Amino acid sequence: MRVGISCYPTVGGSGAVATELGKALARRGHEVHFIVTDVPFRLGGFVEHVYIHQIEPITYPVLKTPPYDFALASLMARVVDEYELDVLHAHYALPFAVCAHLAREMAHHPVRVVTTLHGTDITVLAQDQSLKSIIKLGIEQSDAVTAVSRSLIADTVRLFETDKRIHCIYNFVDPDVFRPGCGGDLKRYFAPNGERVLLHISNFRPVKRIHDVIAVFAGVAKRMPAKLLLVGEGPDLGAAKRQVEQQGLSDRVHFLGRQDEVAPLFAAADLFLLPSESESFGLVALEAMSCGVPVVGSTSGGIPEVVVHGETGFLAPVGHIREMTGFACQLLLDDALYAAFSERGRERAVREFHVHQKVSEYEALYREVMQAE
Ligand code: GMT
Repeated sequence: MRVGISCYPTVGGSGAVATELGKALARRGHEVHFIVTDVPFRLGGFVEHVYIHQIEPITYPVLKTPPYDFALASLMARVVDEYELDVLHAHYALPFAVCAHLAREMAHHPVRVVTTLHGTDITVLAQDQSLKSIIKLGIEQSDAVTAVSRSLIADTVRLFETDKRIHCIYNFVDPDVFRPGCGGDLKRYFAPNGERVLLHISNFRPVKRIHDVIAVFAGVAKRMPAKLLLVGEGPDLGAAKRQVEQQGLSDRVHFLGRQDEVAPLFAAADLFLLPSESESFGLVALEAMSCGVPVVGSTSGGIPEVVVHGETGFLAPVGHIREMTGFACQLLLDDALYAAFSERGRERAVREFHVHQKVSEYEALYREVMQAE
């Protein structure tokens, strides 16, 4: 098949999923065309059968706001015609599904549009009345729509009042990359005296509740020697640094900034914290489990579809810091319980969310839309 993929190329779960999907499809012999504003961060080096098409900078001075979305739609149409693409796969309804819809109208070669909903386009942008109708158009004009969790399907149907069929294709992980022990000696570097290592990775947006991450860690650090690794950057980074200082935790919290290769960091951790207020899936929770690291987090959105409460982690309602702290301590102080959670998390990641399985599900969906009248 010849597949075009558009996604946000910057650090984030949706870009990671779209890029890993493209790489996996290319490894299976499909021709994959990334149609993007920038080279996706997870692409790494040259990959056979992968082509990159970047939109050119728009500098025309009369235009106050450069029409990037229209440029992207035109580029998609050009690539569809030149390479005779079978499918355009948009990761996010806005702008990519809408651009793909326009591209299909412009192109001469027949192409199918598949859209994957990742979360923020639904849970955040749907609140904006000026965008709601265009997101709905992107969803309803797609030949097929997928969402990364059942919870996100329910949110989409409720918020957009749509009867469009939405397939659930969960996010995935490569268990050969995200595997226990892939961190080498990194754990000793962060915790030279055998401290417990807690980890959080995100884009530090308010929905991630970094304040809760630090509060849970502060509670754990009162009961045992512990370190906290905070990976990523975003609007709440400054507030997080201030909170760490005010609570006298500076010597125990490492801010590691943006990191492109996170597997070794997961493998260096004992526990992953994800207390989000809104989370359609929580790819980081899956990556932690794949490395044998249990998760303590919130019951928000799709997290309970990834982390099984009482088996691969513990979940509490959003903002229940004391409960989360208790769960974290329970896991970290009971070696047998910890080993069982770690093993079951790894098993679940491999069995339910393996990259091979999910790429096959996308391939089957592409075939289905290509055969449809
Ligand atoms: O979490 C974010 O703010 C980033 C966002 C993205 O665009 O990568 O993540 C969303 O998509 C990921 C991949 O499907 C999911 O794992 C995240 O749960 C989802 N984030 C939210 O729903 C807040």
